[in-house]
Amino acid sequence: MEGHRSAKIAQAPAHRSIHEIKVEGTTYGPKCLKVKINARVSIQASQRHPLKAMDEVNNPFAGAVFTSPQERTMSDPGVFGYYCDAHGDAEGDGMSGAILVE
Ligand SMILES: [Cu+2]
Repeated sequence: MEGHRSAKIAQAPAHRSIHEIKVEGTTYGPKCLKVKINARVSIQASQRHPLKAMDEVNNPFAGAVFTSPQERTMSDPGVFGYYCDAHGDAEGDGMSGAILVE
């Protein structure tokens, strides 16, 4: 029964599927994404659409301005915003979006 016990304690296996946020013109699609904790999320980014995270604590996309697609595990609950450094801003105007993790 050892296997059963450890299976109960273990985190649910990471889903292979990745939630993709794509650039569509000068918007993100979807603009608002809701995922479960530990979901994998990728956000499209490029030289034309550099990705920057809003400064919430634990925002997994924080740390730099990214010019290539970024994939992260959403390991903390909360709302995590991001925007395009060329077409949006940290206030959420223009090209921006949010990920709700619960
Ligand atoms: Cu952009």
